[in-house]
Amino acid sequence: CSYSSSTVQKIRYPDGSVKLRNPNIELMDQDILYHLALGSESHDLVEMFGDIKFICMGGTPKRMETFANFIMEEIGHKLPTGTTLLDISQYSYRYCMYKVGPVLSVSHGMGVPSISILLHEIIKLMYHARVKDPIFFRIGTCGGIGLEGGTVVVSEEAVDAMMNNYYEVPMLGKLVRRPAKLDRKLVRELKNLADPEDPYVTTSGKTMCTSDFYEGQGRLDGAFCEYTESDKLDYLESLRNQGVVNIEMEAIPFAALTHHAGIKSAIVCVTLLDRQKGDQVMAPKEVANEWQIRPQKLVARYIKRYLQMK
Ligand code: R2B
Ligand code: URA
Repeated sequence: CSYSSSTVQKIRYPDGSVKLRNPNIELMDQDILYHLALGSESHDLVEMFGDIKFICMGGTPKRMETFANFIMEEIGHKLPTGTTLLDISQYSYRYCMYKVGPVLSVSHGMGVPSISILLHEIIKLMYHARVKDPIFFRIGTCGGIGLEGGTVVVSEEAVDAMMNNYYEVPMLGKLVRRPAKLDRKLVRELKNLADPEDPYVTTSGKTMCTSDFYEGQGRLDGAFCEYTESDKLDYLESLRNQGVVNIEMEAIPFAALTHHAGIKSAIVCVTLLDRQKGDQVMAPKEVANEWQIRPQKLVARYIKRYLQMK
C-alpha cells in the first residue's frame, strides 16, 4: 500500500509540494542537475517547471519524444506557430526531456543505475520548481510471462531478481533498504481505463526488475549461458506461480525512490514477447512501434481524465 496520509504530509509541504529528505540541498548556493543540463541558479526552475503535474518516463529518447508529441495532440496543447518541441536536456547528451503543458516527458536509459540517477535529479527538480502533488509514470517495454507480445501490463508490485520487494543500495559500505511500493489506487484507476474495444489485453501483476537483460532474465541467447533450457523454463514457471507477469530493468528503483519521496507512481509496460516461448525480440519495427504506443494511450487517458476533472 502507499504511505498513509500522515506520512505523506511529513514528506510533502502542506500545499503538496515536494519536500527533500536531504537537509544539504537548501544550504547550497546552487544545485546543478548535471545529467539534465539544468541548475537552480542558472535556470528559473519555478518559471520553467512550476506547472508540471505528470512526469512520464521511458527508456529511449525517441519513445519519449513520440510520447511528447502524442500527449500534445491528446490534451490539445498548442505550441506557438512555427515552433516545435525542444529537448530541454539536449546538452546533457544523457537524457532527453520535453515539456508539454503540465506533462514532462523524460528518457531514463536502461537499467537501475541510469533510472536511479535520473530520479534523484527529477525529484530535486520537482522540489526546486515547487511542483505540487506530482504523479510519476514509467511507460516501458518488458518481457511477458505467459503473456503474448503486445500485452499491456500495469505493475501491482515490484520485485527484484531475488523476489525482494525493496531497493537495496550500498551507502558508505552498508546496505540500505528502501521499500519498493507502488500506488494501489493508481493501479486500479489505470486498469479501469483499459477500453474493452482495445484490440489487446491489459492486465496487472508483479513486475520483476533485473540488472541484466540476458543471464539476469534467464535467457539462453546471451554471450554466456551455464544453465539448460529446461532450467530456464522451470524458473519462468516458478516466477509465474508466484504472480510475476513481466520482467524489465527499472521497476525497483522507480517504485522505491518515488515512494521514499512521497510521490505517487505507476508502471505501465508493453510486453515485446512471451518469455515462455522464446528469448529473441523478433517483432518487426512497425509492429513493435505500434505496441509501444499502447502504454502511452493508457497513461494519456489518465492524464486527459485528470485535466478534464480540474
Ligand atoms: C526494458 O527494455 C530494456 C531492455 O531492452 C530495459 O530498459 C527495460 O526495462
Ligand atoms: N525488456 C526487458 O527487460 N526484457 C525483455 O524481455 C524485453 C524488454
